[in-house]
Amino acid sequence: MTYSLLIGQRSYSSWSLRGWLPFAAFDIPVEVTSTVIYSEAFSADVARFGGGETVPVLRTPTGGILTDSLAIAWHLTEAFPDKGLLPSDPIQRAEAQSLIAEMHSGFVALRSACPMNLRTAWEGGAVTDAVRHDLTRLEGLWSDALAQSGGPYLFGAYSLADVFFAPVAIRIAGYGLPVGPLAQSYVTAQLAHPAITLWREAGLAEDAEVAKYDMGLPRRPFPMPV
Ligand SMILES: N[C@@H](CCC(=O)N[C@@H](CS)C(=O)NCC(=O)O)C(=O)O
Repeated sequence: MTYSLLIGQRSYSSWSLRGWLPFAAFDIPVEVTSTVIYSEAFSADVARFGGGETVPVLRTPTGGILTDSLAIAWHLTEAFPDKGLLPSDPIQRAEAQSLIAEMHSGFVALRSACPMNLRTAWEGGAVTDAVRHDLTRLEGLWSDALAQSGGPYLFGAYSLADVFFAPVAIRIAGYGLPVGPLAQSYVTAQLAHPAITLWREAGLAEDAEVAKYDMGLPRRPFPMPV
């Protein structure tokens, strides 16, 4: 028996990305099943898988069901204590856990104004005061962690903190949101992670564009690092 994960469309489902990235980045075997968020089949697919109302959903090898990306993260840190999903230093570990929790519950303005989209990037979106506030908070958190660790990831080596901020990095790149050079270099490091390339390519192959995510703005190619 192995892990079994239900996800939504890779180009658009940011929480699915957070559920899947730990498996890819830390080399944990998982079988992935896809459903289509906002489709007629979605609720039945999620229920059949054993989930609640959203993706991701994870079935563990021993029959446990985890219905939230944060629950998946905590489960994996317990199940794989030697894989380095969180920093081992207790102070850094507490910081990483706080960052993950804040990402999971916060940054609502940024998340709602700029839906994740790995198929295209947009020009000229308005940056509201609420989005600017979220960006300032993000830059503060990232700068503190990167200054202490020296990068390239928040705690030096890639960790679950980076997993949780990956969709935000994708949004900053895709909407050209205004951030300083340190945050920009962290965004580039995030996009350069091989798991992000894998996820994006699988997303481009799996579906046509979903009209709901058309921002009605001028488009440019999504800026993946070369
Ligand atoms: N707190 C949940 C959020 C999950 C979530 O909102 N997933 C979205 C897809 S990105 C979803 O399933 N939306 C479908 C719906 O709300 O009907 C988590 O961390 O997993």
